[in-house]
Amino acid sequence: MKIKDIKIFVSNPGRNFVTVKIITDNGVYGLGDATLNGRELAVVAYLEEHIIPCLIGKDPHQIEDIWQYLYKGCYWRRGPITMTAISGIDMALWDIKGKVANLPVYQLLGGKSREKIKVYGHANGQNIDETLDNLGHLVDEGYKAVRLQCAIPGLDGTYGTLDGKKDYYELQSNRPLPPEQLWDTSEYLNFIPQLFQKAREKYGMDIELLHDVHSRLTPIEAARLGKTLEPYNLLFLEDCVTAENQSGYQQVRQHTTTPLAVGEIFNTIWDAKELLENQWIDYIRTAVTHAGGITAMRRIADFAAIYHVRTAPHGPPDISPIGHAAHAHLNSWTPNFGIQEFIGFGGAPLNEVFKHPLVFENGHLLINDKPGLGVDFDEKAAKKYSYKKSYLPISRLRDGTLWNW
Ligand code: GCO
Ligand code: MG
Repeated sequence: MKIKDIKIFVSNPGRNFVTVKIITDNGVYGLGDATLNGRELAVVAYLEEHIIPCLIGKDPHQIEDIWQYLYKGCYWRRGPITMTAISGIDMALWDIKGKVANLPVYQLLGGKSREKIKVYGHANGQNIDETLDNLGHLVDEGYKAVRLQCAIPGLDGTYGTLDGKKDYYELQSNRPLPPEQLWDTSEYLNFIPQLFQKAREKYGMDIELLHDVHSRLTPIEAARLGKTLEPYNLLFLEDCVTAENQSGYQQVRQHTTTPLAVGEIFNTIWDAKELLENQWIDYIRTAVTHAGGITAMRRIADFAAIYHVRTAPHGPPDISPIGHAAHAHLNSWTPNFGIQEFIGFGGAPLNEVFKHPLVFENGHLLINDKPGLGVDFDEKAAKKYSYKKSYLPISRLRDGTLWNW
């Protein structure tokens, strides 16, 4: 069997997605997700200029060799563009292997460790009452775990709150430059505990609650937040500090028993090495789309298991249904799976372009037994929704200093 052609599709059925399609000489094809939010076309150029010409004629069953060829063989290891491109190719190869074997990908990984995949949704709001109302709606829909993000009074457009926009955090509308938001750490630190206190007063201790700091704090500030939130029993506190310097998490860890999660922007197992082997975190949030595909996620999960760390893959709307399906296969297998972030699949255009095998039921995702990843992609429909340049926002402190968004 040989790779005959590889096509890349860029579409915007609600937001931008980069889809990889590997076509083989016996007619079987595989699909992968290579979406890197805000930098989509850089990945497309990498795939088209530097990867596709090297893969034509190769045996698609050689997933491991192709992974090593693209990772070690380019000399310039790691990085979000390279690793997103590798991820898209890797997913499509696993899809092909599953289709040829007539087995869903989770079977190729070793079979199911669980029947259903626990997920957490997002409740956001402009104030505490609105956030808690939205939490109530998710509880009614069956969610057992919910991330709470709330606008900080006086700050214009805090992370995670929609602020009247229908497009998640960023407008999908050829906006020329990144939108800017204000940030103030002490106002945030004073406000967030009230949100969780009120959530527990209203909904009790049974619902699992989470919060994403989006790397806005220093280690000692994060330590203080973790400590203050202890009475509210979070499932985890996400991205409390940036992780280029992994030992920042050691400092947080020394001060709080609030479980810690990080990893959505990691590209490889190396980004998590010290965090895992020192047991500074509880959940590793690498994504199949950005950390090297199924081949790499499997290794990260196994490495994490040695250190009692569970997986909680990043599952935002800027990962396509192909990436979400790949997560579902991984999560079905991963013995040390924790929870999957999942906020549902947008509107009609998205479901018109991607036909996926996932069903949300009572706080969990269920996956069917279709061979491969189980997703189909409607190329004709995708053509109707063309790419729109869109940037994630940036943050500035009140004095104008650029901060982490
Ligand atoms: C999350 C994330 C996202 C990211 C987004 C960036 O926990 O889901 O932080 O919302 O901000 O995916 O592209
Ligand atoms: Mg996050």
